[in-house]
Amino acid sequence: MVVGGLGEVDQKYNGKGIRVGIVHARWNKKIIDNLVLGAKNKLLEFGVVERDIIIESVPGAYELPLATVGMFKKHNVDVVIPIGCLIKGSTMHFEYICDSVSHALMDLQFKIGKPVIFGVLTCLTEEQAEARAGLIPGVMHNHGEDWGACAVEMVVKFGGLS
Ligand code: DLZ
Repeated sequence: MVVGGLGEVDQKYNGKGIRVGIVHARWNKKIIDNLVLGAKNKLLEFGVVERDIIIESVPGAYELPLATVGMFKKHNVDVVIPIGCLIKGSTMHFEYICDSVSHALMDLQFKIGKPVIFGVLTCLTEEQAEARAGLIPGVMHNHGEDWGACAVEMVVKFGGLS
């Protein structure tokens, strides 16, 4: 099965001067750590300066929307990449958190007028999550890289609309 990434970028981006907040959940740490690393490496590759990448953590994915607001307020960033990994368990918890977090993050973009990248994996199994974090060699790329690239592109094209 082929799972697409962002594909070819449409132009060469220069992220110098862009300030990026990464706020990540601590649940499913091994997966999160690799997603954060992938996002950070891609930001650096796109020219974002290391001191302009601000990283904070929160307990779980449910905390990401409020923390995203906090990243904009505390750190004066141009874009936030909230990173979380939700894995389905045996109750409805997964459905409620996936639904509320994804809607809250989307809504924030319109309230704040700045891009918020959707860096939340919503997986049915741990194996699906590991694959999307690039932890199973040869299966999938690290989706964190896509989120880093997406952050720079969105700021260059649509940043600062507020
Ligand atoms: C409670 C919970 C559960 C069951 N699963 C996850 C998960 O897979 N990924 C994640 O990031 N967080 C999970 N959490 C924690 C909630 O997101 C949240 O931190 C707590 O309910 C406290 O608000």
